[in-house]
Amino acid sequence: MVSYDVLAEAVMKGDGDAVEAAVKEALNEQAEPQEILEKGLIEAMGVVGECFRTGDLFLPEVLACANAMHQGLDTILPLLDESGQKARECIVIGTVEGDIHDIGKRIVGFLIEGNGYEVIDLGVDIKAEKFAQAVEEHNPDILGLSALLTTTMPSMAETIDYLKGKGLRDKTKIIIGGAAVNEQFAKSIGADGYAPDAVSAVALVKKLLAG
Ligand code: B1M
Repeated sequence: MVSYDVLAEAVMKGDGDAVEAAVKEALNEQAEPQEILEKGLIEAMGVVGECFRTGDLFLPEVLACANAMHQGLDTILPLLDESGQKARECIVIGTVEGDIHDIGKRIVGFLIEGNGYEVIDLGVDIKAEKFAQAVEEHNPDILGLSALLTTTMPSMAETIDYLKGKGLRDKTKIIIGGAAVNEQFAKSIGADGYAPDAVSAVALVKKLLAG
């Protein structure tokens, strides 16, 4: 049985080269790519998420951990595809039209990805039409909308209405988050869920995808 302590420590230190080396070492020891993903990278990012929640890690450190985790992910993903493992569930995420805040949204994306999901981040100031195109193109299990400004909250409602108009609303679950919004607002615009922070966003994604 391969030990993932070195890998976990490398993720926590935000040392991408060490993460990549530990992943390669595990592969040399005949560990399955899926096991390295789940027991190595995802578990380590789970610890990072928890430390962020408790205030033991700060934003720049979380971003460094996520980048390091990515370096390991890049080594694993082609092997997962080759071995025909189940395609990962897909989450498309973006900051709504008129809003260019993206730090929190990126953390949300990183932590969700760190939990084994495929995340497609559309970026910031995303119009409803672009979200709709992404739903058609990627067929995501979940669409995540972020807004930090009270003035861009209506863009969330407009995006959901636009998806409804295009017959795409029921093709995906929709979650929202960001300092401007709350549970009540999520309900009022017909979203499937609201998360106040990145750790809760991961829990919400898991809950919604569990059925
Ligand atoms: Co702006 N800004 N900003 N800003 N900015 C706020 C949001 C503000 C609260 C500051 C203030 O006045 N006190 C205020 C909004 C007030 C309001 O509407 N209620 C504000 C304003 C007014 C503005 C401008 C209008 C200022 C101006 O130009 N007059 C302007 C708007 C630009 C635009 O978007 N069109 C503006 C610009 C900017 C910068 C460009 C300078 C910069 C953004 C840089 C960037 O993102 N690349 C910026 C910043 C940094 C902030 C503050 C200081 C910090 C935001 C942040 O990154 N927080 C912010 C004040 C504050 O929050 N203290 C402020 C850290 C981040 C980890 O938290 O983003 O909340 P947060 O994300 C959390 C959760 O919200 C949640 O999880 C994240 C991680 O735990 N979450 C989700 C976020 N998205 C989620 C999605 C989910 C689930 C959870 O599911 C899909």
